[in-house]
Amino acid sequence: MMSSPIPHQQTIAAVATAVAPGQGGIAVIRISGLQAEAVGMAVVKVPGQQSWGSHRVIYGHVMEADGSRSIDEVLLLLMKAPRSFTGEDVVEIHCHGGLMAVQRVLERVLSQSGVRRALPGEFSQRAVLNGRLDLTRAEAISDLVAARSQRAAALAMAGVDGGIQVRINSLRERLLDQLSELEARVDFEDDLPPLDGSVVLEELLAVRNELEQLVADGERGALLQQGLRVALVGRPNVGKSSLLNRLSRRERAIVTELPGTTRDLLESEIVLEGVPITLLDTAGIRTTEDSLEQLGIARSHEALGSADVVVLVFDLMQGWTAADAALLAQIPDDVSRLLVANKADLQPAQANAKVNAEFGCVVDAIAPDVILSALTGQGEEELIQAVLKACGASEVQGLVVALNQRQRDLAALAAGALARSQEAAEHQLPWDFWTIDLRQAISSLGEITGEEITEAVLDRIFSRFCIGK
Ligand SMILES: Nc1nc2c(ncn2[C@@H]2O[C@H](COP(=O)(O)OP(=O)(O)OP(=O)(O)O)[C@@H](O)[C@H]2O)c(=O)[nH]1
Ligand SMILES: [Mg+2]
Repeated sequence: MMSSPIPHQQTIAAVATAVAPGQGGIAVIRISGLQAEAVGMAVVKVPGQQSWGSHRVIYGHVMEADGSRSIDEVLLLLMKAPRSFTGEDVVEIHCHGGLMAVQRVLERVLSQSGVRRALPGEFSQRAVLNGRLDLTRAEAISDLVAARSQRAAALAMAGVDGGIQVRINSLRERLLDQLSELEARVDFEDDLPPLDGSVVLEELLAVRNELEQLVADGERGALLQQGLRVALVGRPNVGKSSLLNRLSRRERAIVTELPGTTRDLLESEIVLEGVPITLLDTAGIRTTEDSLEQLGIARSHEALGSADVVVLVFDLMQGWTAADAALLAQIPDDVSRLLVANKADLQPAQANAKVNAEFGCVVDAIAPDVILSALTGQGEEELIQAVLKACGASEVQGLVVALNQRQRDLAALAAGALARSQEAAEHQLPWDFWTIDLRQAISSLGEITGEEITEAVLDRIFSRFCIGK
């Protein structure tokens, strides 16, 4: 592993907890580096006979620089190297939450000589550089903190537990075994028993298959991380806002019997079976002279094009109309869509039947994907399942680990290199031709685990973390 370009002699400090006015009973300021202990001792005044030692909690006050008065009452925790998160001396000052006290305490810490503000992800980066944390574990911690649903958190936790590191390392080991076999033949062909190329190839392909599976799983896992945008679209008054309210379990949007009630895009964050979803309520689409409503409708059109899934709602009482068909035609081909017939409570006889075309209009009858009532909740469960299926999220059951984008790109690179080794085999090229691609695959996997990684790449990875991590 390379050493970081950031001089490690420097002691760094940052608030490690979320900072918001009026939020949080306590906040933690983290200090790491050679000066950490001295800084802690300098800013915290400790009363009485408390013994100062590693992994002990000490009670005290952070005082104004001139010692005139106390800024906050705190607990101080010293963790001497290497038994700390970063592997360096670490001091945590637990002070009161909110905004003011934390900022003042941090200022006092930063005013000490040899201390500077930590860069984003710098604590984690030091932990990785000091061998306290695997790279994939550090990335998984970041995902865990960012998780917006239980399922995303559980998946991130698998990475925190080392699931990714173990899987990738074992694949890399298998490739290294094959590489040493091949290299031995390149150097000492005559002294060794002959090598069966087909056996080597089989192993390379087996590893390639596993990598491709990991990439596919990771793409599905990304759904859990990022969530999906689901737009409710339709003509005015069909019940889009009523549906949004029902799915969000609160009166988020205004509902009236007047067409054209919703004038603007409205977002609601919901979690369906562990998958975070941003629901978009849109203005009902129609031709109107009202300029305000026109602006809203323009946004509806945008949502229709940018959503991951479009739920096209229509009114079962009125049947499938030419206007509905026109809206359906506007959904881009690559966007999944669901046709939802609402107000089923008004017309129970028609449930499950094909919806007839509006009388006198030249539109084909259509079969809705879901028939529901936003009023009574009938058909809601069916809709939820259909939405999850349309976004491909119903397949996230059973995911064990999920590579992030960086890791997926590298795994795909490795799989591609292994595919080329297959070509070398088919053309019966000499062994050293096989080793070129094999080395490339091994190095990509090493970049996932941090085994083979450059300073610049490491800096890039950690700069995406937030400050205090
Ligand atoms: N009976 C019945 N009425 C419904 C149902 N869903 C919505 N409504 C009624 O239909 C009317 C319009 O509902 P909204 O949810 O405001 O419709 P919308 O599609 O958001 O309308 P715009 O915002 O104008 O585009 C209201 O009076 C609702 O109470 C339903 O499932 N059954
Ligand atoms: Mg509405």
